[in-house]
Amino acid sequence: MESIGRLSSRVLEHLSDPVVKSAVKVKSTILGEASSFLRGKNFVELLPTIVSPITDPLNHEVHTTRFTYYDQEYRLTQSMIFHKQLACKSFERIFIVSPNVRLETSEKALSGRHLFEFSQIDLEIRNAKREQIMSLIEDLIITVMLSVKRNCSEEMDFLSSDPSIPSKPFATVKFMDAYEQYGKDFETILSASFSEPFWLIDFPIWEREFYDLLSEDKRTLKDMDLILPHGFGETLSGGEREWEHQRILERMGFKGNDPEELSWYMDIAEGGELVPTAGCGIGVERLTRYVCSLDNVSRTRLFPKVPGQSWI
Ligand code: ASN
Repeated sequence: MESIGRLSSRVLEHLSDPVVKSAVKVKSTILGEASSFLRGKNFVELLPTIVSPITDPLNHEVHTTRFTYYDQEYRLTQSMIFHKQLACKSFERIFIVSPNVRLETSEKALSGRHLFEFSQIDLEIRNAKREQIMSLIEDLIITVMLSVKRNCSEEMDFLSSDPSIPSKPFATVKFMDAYEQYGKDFETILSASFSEPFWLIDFPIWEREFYDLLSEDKRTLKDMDLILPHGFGETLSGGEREWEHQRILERMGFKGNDPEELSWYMDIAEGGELVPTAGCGIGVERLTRYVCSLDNVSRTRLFPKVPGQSWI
């Protein structure tokens, strides 16, 4: 157990680290530019949902964030996916800078890419197709990177970071093609060999959560990840969504999800009230880490939550 004194001096050291301060400044520019880009495209910004009886079940094991309050069980938000789908009943286009708490297991601390509290620029559009989201995100990434070059030259010089501005359209790789060519570590291999961000699309049904739309081939999903080059790895996942009750039930059955855990969301689906949408979430810390050429996402936050470590 770390003593209070050691922890507080570590906090103070982190707060005055010039690398951290530069990265946080760049992140602030990324967030500001992304928000005005989306507002300029008629997106309505929502405030984040932090607690709810329902949240994303995720596709991997994390410790639980359940607590009870006046007989109602709540979870901390792991992603706002279901709230995004529902918000598209009110507005055609929405976005949120959404804090997510995912209590990852401690070995994730070594990845350089995980925090147990992080943020997504999370967006969703009613009646949209995957390709529309991909094109929008390509423009957003290019706009944001140009803005960082223009507005953060001092910080970028200090960090010796000069990522090239990608050109549109980004390359697209199909999940199974990559898997067959490079084996199970294909994402790491491809991320290290590319020099610009690229899309990984058409994940097989077992690789992702139940809410990504199953294609007509019944094997792959209408989804995508954005993979950063030079080994920085994944920074975005998204896709078109399931919105019909029976299909959702079948997909939950396939993944072993319990419909009871999503009670009122399932009631709304059963009433035929969900609308078709597509969207995605950009990992803010991962994007900032790439733009700033940093070894670890913990340097993109003043108060980083490193899996398995006591922090502030
Ligand atoms: N935000 C992601 C999406 O829109 C979901 C996630 O983070 N698990 O698909």
